Amino acid sequence: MTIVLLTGFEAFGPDAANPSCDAVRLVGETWDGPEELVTAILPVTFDGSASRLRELIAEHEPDIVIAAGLAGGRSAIGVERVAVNLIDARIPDNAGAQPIDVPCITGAPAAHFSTLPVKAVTAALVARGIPAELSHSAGTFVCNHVFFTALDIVKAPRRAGFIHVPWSSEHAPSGDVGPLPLAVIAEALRTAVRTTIDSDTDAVVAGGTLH
Ligand code: PCA
Repeated sequence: MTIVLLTGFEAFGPDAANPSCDAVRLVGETWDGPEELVTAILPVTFDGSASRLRELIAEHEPDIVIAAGLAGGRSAIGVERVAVNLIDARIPDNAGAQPIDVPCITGAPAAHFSTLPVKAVTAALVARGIPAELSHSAGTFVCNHVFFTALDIVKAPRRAGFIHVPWSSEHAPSGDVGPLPLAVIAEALRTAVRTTIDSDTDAVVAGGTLH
């Protein structure tokens, strides 16, 4: 039985909501298998998120780990390709910690690549009419930290990766440029899970950027 772990994040900074949390809950409530889907909401703290992720992976031994988080201000689902071993926090996390220029994991490589079929997932989203793009930076805050930590733990044949989502239309701050309805964000995460389960290899299509 394939086991998938799908995580979102609690709200952080000045915000009262996080669409990744709402969308992951929705996917969990509506999942009808046949694979086992475990969902969890991670704290937006450097220490707490990584230790909770480690616990979840040890407990459930998932074949696939997909973590999701909010990238406020983006207008498309961002299928993240690269996790860097760097924390440079522009704002404090929910525990008040604001590490600057320290590694996520001391002694680990400078970066890890997502082991999800990132191009196949992006193409599947676009084919469903969902705004989506391959992203080459998950930032240097808690999302990148969880992404890097997941890839440091989850080794082949198991797979792991990260998806950034825009604000939901339901909770977007005024002036936000690109919110998507929560149902569409949930559909994007469901599609990412299904495409990963169904794709042993990635699609060979250009996905790079010039700058
Ligand atoms: N987004 C933040 C942390 C939690 C979240 O949902 C980030 O992109 O790092």
